[in-house]
Amino acid sequence: MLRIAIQKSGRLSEDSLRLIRECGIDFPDPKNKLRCAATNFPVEILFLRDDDIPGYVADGTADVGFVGLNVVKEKKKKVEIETYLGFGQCRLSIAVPKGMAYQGLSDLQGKHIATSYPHVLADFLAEKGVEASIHEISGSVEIAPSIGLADAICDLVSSGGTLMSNGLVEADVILKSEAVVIAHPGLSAEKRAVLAKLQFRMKAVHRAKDTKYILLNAPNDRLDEIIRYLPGMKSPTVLPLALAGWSSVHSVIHEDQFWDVIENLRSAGAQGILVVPIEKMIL
Ligand code: PRT
Ligand code: ZN
Repeated sequence: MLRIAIQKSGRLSEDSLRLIRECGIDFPDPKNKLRCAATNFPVEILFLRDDDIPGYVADGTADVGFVGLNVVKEKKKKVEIETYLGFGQCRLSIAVPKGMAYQGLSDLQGKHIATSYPHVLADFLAEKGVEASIHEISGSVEIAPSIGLADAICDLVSSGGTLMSNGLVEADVILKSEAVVIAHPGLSAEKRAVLAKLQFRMKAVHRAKDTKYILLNAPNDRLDEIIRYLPGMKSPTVLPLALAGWSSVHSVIHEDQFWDVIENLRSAGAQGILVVPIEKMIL
């Protein structure tokens, strides 16, 4: 049984549960539970505060954890980072009041900086040779400058809305973060094998999200050009249509190239383009 710790309630909870379910792992509704066992996979899920997850994984109470990279870096526990999960993206940044004439990190010399990430911030400042005093506070960091508690802050940012509404501007990004899978360094061979299975499934889910299945009709005299835009997994499938002179082309395309590919296909004469989501993708 592999014990996986995920955040009980917070920004990473829903995406973590969804990913586990998309990997085909069924478990009872976890509402108000602290742990639950999957019914069709050797996994038990523990629901914890995100701050506690690295510690529990380091001491082996949990084998694996889903948690923000920012928390892993701050807690400095002995865990291995296994996989980047592609959700919970944010950055840990230094922000200063809008009116401050900030030109670079040296302007923070001798200043007071409020943060919930004292270790990451201290390491960053030491590396940059800046001496500032760090005030650790556990929440509402963004109000610290306006109440006279600090000259600047270091906090998580995603849209930037919170900084803006508190009269702050982002000055330097010190860490780019997303949810990651961490593991206990001494996992048994059996647990490693279960984790490897889980990672294989997560990869298939992840790949499918980045990719779409595309079907279109192509005039035969433009097939070569159309196929050039659709490399597919090996190469596209081409089937004759009942209508003479036309073929149906099937392939996969990457989400990030989607609109460019569609525009090229249309100008190459493709018609009846259908794009459908892929649920899982095994290479
Ligand atoms: O109760 P528990 O301790 O488990 O949860 P928590 O309150 O400590 O954490 P939670 O649920 O707020 O965040 C969990 C994780 O989500 C963080 O550790 C990050 O890895 C990730 N994450 C992603 C974020 C954000 N985006 C984020 N925007 N965590 C916090 N924020 C906060 C930030 O602190 C600031 O107050 O959102 C505000 C800024 O957001 P914008 O959009 O206005 O810039
Ligand atoms: Zn927390």
